[in-house]
Amino acid sequence: MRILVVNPNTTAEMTAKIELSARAVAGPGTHVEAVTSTMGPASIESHYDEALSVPGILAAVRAHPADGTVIACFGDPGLEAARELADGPVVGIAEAAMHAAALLGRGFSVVTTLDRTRGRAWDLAGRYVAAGVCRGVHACDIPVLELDRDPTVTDRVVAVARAALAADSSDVIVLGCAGMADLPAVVSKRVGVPVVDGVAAATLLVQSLVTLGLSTSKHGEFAPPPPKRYTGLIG
Ligand code: 2AL
Repeated sequence: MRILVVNPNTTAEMTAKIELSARAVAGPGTHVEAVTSTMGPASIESHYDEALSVPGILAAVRAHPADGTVIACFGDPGLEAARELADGPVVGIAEAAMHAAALLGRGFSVVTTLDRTRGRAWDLAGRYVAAGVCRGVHACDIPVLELDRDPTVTDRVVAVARAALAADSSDVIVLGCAGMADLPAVVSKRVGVPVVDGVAAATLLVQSLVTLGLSTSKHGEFAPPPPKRYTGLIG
């Protein structure tokens, strides 16, 4: 099967990291095609960035037909719209990570990038998991594109994760950015609890759904959008 993994930001170095995480878990019969969005922000760290990332995500979904699709940004931008466009199942990395974390303990804490992205993570937790399962969302104050450049990233994520486990009485950590996809093993080893990377979780969730022969219901809300005239770049 072919799984499309869309990096909703336009930074190719980050797509390479995302691709490694997806390929590391994909089964032998699964081809992972990781693509970088061709329009929008270099990183997604605000509601504005998130809104401007959506046309690029939808263009990638349209240009790269696949058996299933992963949206690899922790705000899950454009998830519902992509479900209307794609034939196969579409899973967001926050959605996958939070569902997986809920299977692994009584409550999880999210460790994310900037403080201003915490609200979106809380909103998504309210949508995806029962009340009380997401115990806290904590920022390590590292901008997305610094995750690759700052040599102190692992130590800072470990420190924030330890403090989050204590403050929230949680027992699982969710990494709140696709740019942290290289960190789950090392952070888990140092902190001593399961650490979930949404890129890997979403890839395997999509692979499972495709293997089960399951896809988005086209019965109602997620039917293809009604044909009409669109004006401008998105047309
Ligand atoms: C993200 C992410 O996963 N990709 C990106 O550009 N921004 N998430 C975040 N919390 O900063």
